[in-house]
Amino acid sequence: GRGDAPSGGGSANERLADIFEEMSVIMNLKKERFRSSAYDKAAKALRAHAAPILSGAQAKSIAGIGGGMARRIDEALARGELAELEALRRDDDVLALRSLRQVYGVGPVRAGALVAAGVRSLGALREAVAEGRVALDGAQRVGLRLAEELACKVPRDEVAAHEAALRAAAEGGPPLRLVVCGSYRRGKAASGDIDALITHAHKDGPCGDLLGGFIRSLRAAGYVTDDLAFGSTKYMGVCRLPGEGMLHRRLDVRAVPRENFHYATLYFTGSNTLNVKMRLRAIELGWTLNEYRLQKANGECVPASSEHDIFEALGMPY
Ligand code: DCP
Ligand code: MG
Ligand code: MN
Repeated sequence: GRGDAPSGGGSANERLADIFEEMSVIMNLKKERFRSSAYDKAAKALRAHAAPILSGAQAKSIAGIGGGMARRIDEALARGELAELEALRRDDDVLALRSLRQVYGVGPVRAGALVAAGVRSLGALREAVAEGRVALDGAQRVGLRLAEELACKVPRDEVAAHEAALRAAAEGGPPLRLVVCGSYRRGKAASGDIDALITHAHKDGPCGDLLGGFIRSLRAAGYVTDDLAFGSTKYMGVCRLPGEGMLHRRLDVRAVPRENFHYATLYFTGSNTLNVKMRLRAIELGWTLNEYRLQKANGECVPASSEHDIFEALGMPY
């Protein structure tokens, strides 16, 4: 199977990695790019390390772990926590940045500027927009209106209901093949959004208006409620299942030519880390892998009639 099971040195290293990952996210919020990436590297290295880490000194032998990280590892091993992380979790600026970053389309730079201007919460941002002090684009306005709902995870059985709704809306249009990818396809109990991939069921070649037509029927069914970004192959929007108490959810839909379908499925299922790993494996072979194809050094493309074929071509276990 293709779960996200950790492959490294067990739960002790995982705990250290979680701490560094949280530091990385916070440093990213604070626009500390270099620190953020250093913590991220350390977290990934710890997760991938087979033997349990028992001291900072031992960890220094791992690539990506330097003296500063080794000191933090000693503290985390001794206390189960980092004092600087505990302080950052309570830091007013970090809390403000966190709530503003919940808004779709508000990135680190914009959130930083808002906080600097004294806009420190969703409520304050709504007020500032209403009073004309802050201007948002259409997608950001949707994101702000629905911020609290969109921050909620989608339980697995609800994603299954979305899959059924998507299939039902496809009836009556051109015959299409649809698979819900992302964290749902990786077996996660809850997902951040719904990621659907579509292609023509019976013909190769460009998708034409396949995506446009599909989204129009989803809108006509009342399922798609708002658009965030709309291209010819990629759609981002908001949807909601009928029924009492259902929340608005983020919906991503991609359309690809049938000959690229399995490559797109692989990419859109992720995880992100697996995608990076597989692309690096391809590079080792002098090939290139992307969401459309696997291409050899001589330009020849490797056809895939399943996701499994791609793993096999790269010599990796499925
Ligand atoms: N993806 C990627 N690189 C990115 C963004 C996405 O490789 N920068 C791929 C891998 C992801 C998939 O697309 O698994 C779907 O993207 P999501 O952001 O929806 O991530 P997930 O579905 O994996 O997680 P979540 O439950 O948070 O939606
Ligand atoms: Mg997803
Ligand atoms: Mn997505």
